[in-house]
Amino acid sequence: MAFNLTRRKFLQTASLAAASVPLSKVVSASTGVTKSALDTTGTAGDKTVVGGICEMCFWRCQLVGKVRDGRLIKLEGNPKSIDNGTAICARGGAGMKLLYDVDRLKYPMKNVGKRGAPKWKRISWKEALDECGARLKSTVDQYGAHAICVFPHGASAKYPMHYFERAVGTHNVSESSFFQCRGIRDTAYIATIDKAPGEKVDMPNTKVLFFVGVHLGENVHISHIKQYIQGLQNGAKLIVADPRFSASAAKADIWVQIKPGTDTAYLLTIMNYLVKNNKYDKAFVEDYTDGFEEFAEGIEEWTLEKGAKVCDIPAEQIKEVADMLAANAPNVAIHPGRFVSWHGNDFQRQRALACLTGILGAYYVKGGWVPAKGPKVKGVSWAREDHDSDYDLNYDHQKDEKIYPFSPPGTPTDLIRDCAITGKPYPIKSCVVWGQNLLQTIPNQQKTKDLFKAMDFVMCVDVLPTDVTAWADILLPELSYLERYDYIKKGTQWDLSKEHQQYISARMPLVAPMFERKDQIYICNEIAKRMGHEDKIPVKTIEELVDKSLASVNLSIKQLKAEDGIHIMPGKDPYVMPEDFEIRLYNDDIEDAGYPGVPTYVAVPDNPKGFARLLFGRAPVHTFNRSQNNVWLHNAMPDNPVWVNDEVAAKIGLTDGDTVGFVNSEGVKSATTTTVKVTAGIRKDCVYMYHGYGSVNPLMTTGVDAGVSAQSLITKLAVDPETGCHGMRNNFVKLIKNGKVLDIPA
Ligand SMILES: Nc1nc2c(c(=O)[nH]1)N[C@H]1C(S)=C(S)[C@@H](COP(=O)(O)OP(=O)(O)OC[C@H]3O[C@@H](n4cnc5c(=O)[nH]c(N)nc54)[C@H](O)[C@@H]3O)O[C@H]1N2
Ligand SMILES: Nc1nc2c(c(=O)[nH]1)N[C@H]1C(S)=C(S)[C@@H](COP(=O)(O)OP(=O)(O)OC[C@H]3O[C@@H](n4cnc5c(=O)[nH]c(N)nc54)[C@H](O)[C@@H]3O)O[C@H]1N2
Ligand code: SF4
Ligand SMILES: [Mo]
Repeated sequence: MAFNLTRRKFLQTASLAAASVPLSKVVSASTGVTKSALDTTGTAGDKTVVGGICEMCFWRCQLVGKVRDGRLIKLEGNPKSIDNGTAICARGGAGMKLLYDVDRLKYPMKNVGKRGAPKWKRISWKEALDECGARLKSTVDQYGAHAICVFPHGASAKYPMHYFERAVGTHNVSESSFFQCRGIRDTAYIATIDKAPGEKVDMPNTKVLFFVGVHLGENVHISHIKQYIQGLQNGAKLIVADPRFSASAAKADIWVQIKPGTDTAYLLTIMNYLVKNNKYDKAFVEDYTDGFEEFAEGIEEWTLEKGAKVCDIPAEQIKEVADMLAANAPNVAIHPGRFVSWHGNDFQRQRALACLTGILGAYYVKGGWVPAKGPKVKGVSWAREDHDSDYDLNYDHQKDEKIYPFSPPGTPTDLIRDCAITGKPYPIKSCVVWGQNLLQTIPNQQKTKDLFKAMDFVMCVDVLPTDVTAWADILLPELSYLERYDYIKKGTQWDLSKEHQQYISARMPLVAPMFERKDQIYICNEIAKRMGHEDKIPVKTIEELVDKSLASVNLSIKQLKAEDGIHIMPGKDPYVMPEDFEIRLYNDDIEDAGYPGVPTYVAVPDNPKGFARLLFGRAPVHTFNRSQNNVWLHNAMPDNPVWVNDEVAAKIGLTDGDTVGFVNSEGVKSATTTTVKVTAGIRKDCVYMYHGYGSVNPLMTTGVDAGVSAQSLITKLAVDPETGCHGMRNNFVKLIKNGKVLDIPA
């Protein structure tokens, strides 16, 4: 009962706080000191602590924490936020279960067993750092800086990533958010409009939302979801191309049940129809695009009939979609997507999305693509030293050209993995893993294990004993995002049509650090000292880093705290097109590099006989694998049922709730089983499951063996030729029931 009472009081406090925040009054236009608008004392001795920034996923919503006796008892959205506002998602709310997870890493540990089958011995920080420093330095001394490979992800990995890249000097850095996620999107748009697109579509103010393989609602990023819902509430039409009846498809006016891998053909067909029928924005094309003639000629084979056949959808429906877009242009939001490493033909699809936005004139207009930006804040990091470019694995020295010319920053993961395993063209001997769970993230787990086996030394910095940590020699416990300071988070108000505002915030701890966990600056600097880079260290503490960045906009941690963790200032009109803006419908640089300069469809291999294509996506209450040990989230979604088409299920004798395992077309079997979800909401040629399940590390006492790891069945890489990023939807599976392998009917 006490809990309920307190809970009500919290809600009262929150709503009172929210009600007492007339934002425009609290917000100072200048950077002068402003008083806190939140009730920071709370009731019954509870305190509202400001400055939290979520990292249950990478959207980084702004939080406040309700703290009692130094213990966090609830997380809420920061009422002052003009981004997520008071809203947070299930994962955000469950962050406190990560904070207090009994399985969390608490002390530095040394593996006195084998890599992959560790025996952990608690050691002191001094011992741990001495060993990391000495082993990494010895790799550099013996083989060169490039013999260290680094796999970073997340806010806390930024500073160490820059250390290894800029001060130590290795090219062999591979961020999962680029090579397994959105890198292709960014470089394809840069090749088309000179800008990475983010997800900056003005959804609240659009007339038509067009999602190609985007499933908002299961993919949850709070302010983005708010924009999406606002758009629908304002009457926007929604078109969703997805082989599966996703949460977005369920809200759609038109659901395009497209054959996986054929999306580029689909987009080309739409564009050719618009061009041939004069339904594109001629004036805009004339003013702002380059290469229209080559473009129109290059896509002219894509008649409605051909598109319909290739994509396995009705021609009439393609026309209906194209007409809906044309009738509402330019106020149409063609979503650039986020996870785009699909089938190995993805750069061209992302170019097609950018071109479609262009011929509809939907850049910098209400409801189109509008790149609203937060204020400029100067970052602080390691200075970039001159390094030898001879060791860039993404460079063919004989041909004197890049292997993957449109690769995102860093080195394509598989080039590093191959080099590490074979020792060619040079040895890679040490591996630094910082916030990336390589085994659940990169296709082909066996190759990743082989990489680890080939190392002299592996160190890993994490918060939980996830699968990758079992491969470390030294495992270092980092403070979680609720216990540490971190980089700046900035942006604009979530609905661009409202009063133009910008904000600056920085992550601040909501509770004091526990056990022996340390932050990234401490860990990285201590290693840097031991590697001989003490003189290059840019900041001594994370507070110093944050304060230095804030100083560039006349702010400080102290001031930000006084402003409830968020500084709000007037923004600019985002609907203004820059003078030199240009859309390259045809890009001769791409052609010169040996790839099609006009967006082009490259067919993907069809299903082998008897197999279904394995599709996957986000679980709404989990973030990849990183939340699998979270008790609340685990209880909400303990496993990942596999979606099987109802007609297929009837033919092969599967019913809802059956227990099944998997075998893929390369003979790899799933280690665990899951249940069947029989549904008409998936095409007959695919099955679908949520990504991130099937942890194998027994130290994850909640998450271990929950559901099936889709990643374990993704053994083939579909390497995107322009970027070197890894497509993962080119793997095929059969289901196994009661030991019997079931063929999927054609
Ligand atoms: N099969 C398949 N593979 C995929 C995807 C997919 O859908 N299917 N999605 C792709 C996408 S979109 C992405 S972005 C990537 C993400 O792939 P990853 O970068 O590997 O995923 P994360 O969950 O961010 O990170 C994992 C590790 O960071 C640890 N961690 C969490 N918080 C902290 C922290 O504060 N500090 C430190 N040091 N570590 C922390 C977690 O415990 C975990 O071990 O995966 C990609 N790979
Ligand atoms: N809850 C939650 N939300 C998240 C995350 C999370 O882990 N959990 N992660 C965040 C991150 S880092 C990312 S990158 C985004 C990713 O979010 P999205 O970019 O939306 O990507 P996926 O979740 O992989 O979405 C996959 C959808 O594409 C469909 N699909 C599969 N193959 C094809 C195809 O060939 N063509 C088409 N048209 N559709 C296809 C699937 O059926 C599924 O509905 O989500 C973000 N939001
Ligand atoms: S979307 Fe959810 S998990 Fe992601 S940052 Fe926001 S509250 Fe946290
Ligand atoms: Mo991602």
